[in-house]
Amino acid sequence: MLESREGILVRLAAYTDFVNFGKLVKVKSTSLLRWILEVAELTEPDRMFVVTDSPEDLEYVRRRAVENREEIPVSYSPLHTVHFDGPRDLARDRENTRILVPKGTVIPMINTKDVVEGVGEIEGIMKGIMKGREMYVGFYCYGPKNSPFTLYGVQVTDSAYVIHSSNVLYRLCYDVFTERESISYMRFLHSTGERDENGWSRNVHKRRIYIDVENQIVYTANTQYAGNAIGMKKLALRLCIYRGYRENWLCEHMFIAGMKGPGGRVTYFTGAFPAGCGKTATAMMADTLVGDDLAIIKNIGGEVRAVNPETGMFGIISGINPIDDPEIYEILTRRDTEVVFANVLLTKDGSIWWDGKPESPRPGINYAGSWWPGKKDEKGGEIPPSHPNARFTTSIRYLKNLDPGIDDPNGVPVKGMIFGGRDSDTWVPVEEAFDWDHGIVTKGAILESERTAAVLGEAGLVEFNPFAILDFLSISPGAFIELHFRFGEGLKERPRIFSVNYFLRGEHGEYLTEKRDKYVWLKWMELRVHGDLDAIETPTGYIPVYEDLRNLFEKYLNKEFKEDLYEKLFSIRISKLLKKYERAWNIYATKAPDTPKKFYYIMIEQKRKLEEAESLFGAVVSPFKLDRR
Ligand code: SPV
Ligand code: MN
Repeated sequence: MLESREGILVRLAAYTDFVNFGKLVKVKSTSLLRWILEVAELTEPDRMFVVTDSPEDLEYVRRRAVENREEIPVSYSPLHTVHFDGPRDLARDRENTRILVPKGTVIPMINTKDVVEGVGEIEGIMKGIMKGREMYVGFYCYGPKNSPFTLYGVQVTDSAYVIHSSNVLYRLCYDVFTERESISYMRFLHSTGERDENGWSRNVHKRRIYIDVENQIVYTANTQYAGNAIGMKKLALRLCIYRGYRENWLCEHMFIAGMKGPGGRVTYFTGAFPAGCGKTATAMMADTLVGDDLAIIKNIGGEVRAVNPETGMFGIISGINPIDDPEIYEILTRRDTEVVFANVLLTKDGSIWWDGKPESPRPGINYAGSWWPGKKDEKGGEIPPSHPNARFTTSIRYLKNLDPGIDDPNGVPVKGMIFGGRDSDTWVPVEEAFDWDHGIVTKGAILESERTAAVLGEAGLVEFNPFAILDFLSISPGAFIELHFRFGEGLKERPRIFSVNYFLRGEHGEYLTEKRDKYVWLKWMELRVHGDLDAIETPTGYIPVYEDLRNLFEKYLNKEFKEDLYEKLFSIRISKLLKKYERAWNIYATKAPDTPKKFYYIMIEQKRKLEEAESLFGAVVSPFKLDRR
């Protein structure tokens, strides 16, 4: 028989002082209190701190992060701190991140583990793991308050850094848990594990991230890197995708942003890009920003609407400089903003340095300990002062272009979806798909991207990354495609789908476009959505007419857009496109048996169009030759 609420509270009292016990008593869900007790009895913390929405509690967490040496204060601002993960814990751990499934279940292309074995193993790792530590319990909303989109989450951790980051990145929702008895919520249990003399997780060889989608619970041990440890970030994304699949809505690795058009209208787009391919940069450059990393997208009365489950950014800091990124640079260098830096250089005088700062780096400490110019690792490689995956955590509410709809419980209407990867020689800078299904297949499902220097391994290697979400899928890519077809069927008006490519290179390896050119592609998409501009039909979709781009470049960037550059950028590389689609076909055909037939029909038709064009025009065709207007 299940223990009564009173019995549970009596046992929880062993871990709490009077004040924190009082906070737990107000939590209405007995099943949640039972889980917190189970976790405490497993991990054996010394004491428990319950984080409510009060300023004192938030301040306490900030203070504890510093006292625990998880964050180091800087000299110039009381609200900026630095966190270090250690040299072996700087990124998401693909190998040890597993979706827990019933024995014998296979999810194509997804790393899984038998649920009984996985839970047994992780409970073994977590037995007594919080001895001598304080346990923190935080309550969050994954979306705006009082919204049909919003999911709820409870984070239990022994890391004040994880709770501090969550407090910046998500809406605090302790109040909801004190009001509602019946509430469906995700559970995240994290422990840094034993720490070494630097404060880093010592047992990274026992780093585990196990995701039980059926029970909506995630276990993380022996890591501090936020992408592994912060439940509400990419761990919730896997749970969200799983629920969305069952309930016919989308949980995406996408920004949400608005572009202004004639008559003061604002048109919203979502955009999926792999890490390091311009997602945050696009969202920041747009006229208004709703979110930079995640989107929950639903069909509300036939209309597509989206909310950002987050209220903060966990962004890559490398390359952020005062010229290209003036706004975020200012937020990161002001004294009155709250910022947690991770894996940057903390100089001896208490300043922060990352590559992008105008001055040279001075000695200090970084992700690998003391740092000085020229410092080498054991293998003789030079240690960079700031790691390529160094990050900043801050609130999006500091942004000047924050959209007024950020907290709208009904989200913003989505009129276009954008897919982009790092592609040096195939995709044109911007192209609209023929329709929803064609876009889902030929822009989203086949997305691939060249590896960046931020990822270990051969730079430039082309990686398959459907919808820019492969790392975060808890269902097979084939099922994810089927979900998008299904979602499209119920809509009155389907969003237009676009591809973009910011990384086309010329014969000498030089980039053919500039960072700010993105703005023109966005403006073109905005006008297309409303049927305000004509376009040229290619075998793979619709591309801009030269004169329209020339006008947009002049109007918005005060730049002359030459005809020969247009021709270079928008030539259709037919043979390369055929190879691109063939690569994706082979992956789905050999690895994802549950891929819907419709995917193959659309791919066959795409191939036919390209082959026909190849026989007419050869390997590459100029946009001027295709212009039949
Ligand atoms: C990404 O890699 O897509 C991120 C950072 O946004 S992480 O939280 O590590 O996933
Ligand atoms: Mn991301």
